[in-house]
Amino acid sequence: MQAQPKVMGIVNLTPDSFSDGGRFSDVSRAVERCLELVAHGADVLDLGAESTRPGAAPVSIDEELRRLLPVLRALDVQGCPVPVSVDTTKAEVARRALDHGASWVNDVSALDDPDMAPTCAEAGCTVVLMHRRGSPVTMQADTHYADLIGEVCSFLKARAERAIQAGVDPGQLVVDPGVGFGKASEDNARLIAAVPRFAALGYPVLIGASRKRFIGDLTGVRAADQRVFGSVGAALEAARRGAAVLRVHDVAATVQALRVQGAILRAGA
Ligand code: HH2
Repeated sequence: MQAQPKVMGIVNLTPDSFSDGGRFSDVSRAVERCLELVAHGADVLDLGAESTRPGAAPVSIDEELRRLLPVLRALDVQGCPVPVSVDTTKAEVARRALDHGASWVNDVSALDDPDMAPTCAEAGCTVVLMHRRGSPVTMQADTHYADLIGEVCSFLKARAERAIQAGVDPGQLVVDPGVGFGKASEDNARLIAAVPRFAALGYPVLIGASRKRFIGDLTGVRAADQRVFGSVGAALEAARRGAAVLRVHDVAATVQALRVQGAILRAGA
């Protein structure tokens, strides 16, 4: 029987994230939120300083570091008990974050920055490679795929090979089909249903469905922060299909649901 997935708790240090923008842009509130998510059972924290939502404006390296480094420093002082991931597409931001104690890089562009793979190889960090089409500005312009799952698998395989060629340990790679990134609403459920196909690539699979718009489309819940129940449903189904990491805003609800699911699965084994 497969292990219970790791829960990655999201902390957005941004003014404009789609569901929690502006809530944790102050350093002490961000650190408080990190420690709260750890207390709720997060296995890893994902700190993001640039929104990836459709239409989000790009942020400079300096601005991303200005948002990120004080929080990493404060977490270091507090002795954060779980690994910290940095959600960035910029090698320079990743490098500085890794120097400040981060040990995962979550790259939604899957190594578009040519310096990202060597930076991660040198640090020996965990690397999340996510599929997306285009940039946040363009990604919802064309969401048609002739073979959605096949195309996402080929992309992730190619980017994993790129990482390995640059010296990243294959055992440090995690792949992610990119729920909501350049996908038609109804295709997001297909991505979650296809977790076993992505897992067959040989790397742990991360699913980030939390509070996303397709959950609003399926349930009629317009406010992103009210999509907790739908998000937990998505997380459980991803877990049942073998996802190894669940990236979520609502850690307490997800951990509670996973514990019950795990007990039932073990009881029936
Ligand atoms: N989704 C978001 C951001 N980063 N990283 C991975 N690996 N997978 C995802 O699905 C993913 C991600 C978007 O969610 P959020 O961070 O809440 O919003 P924003 O990008 O607006 O800050």
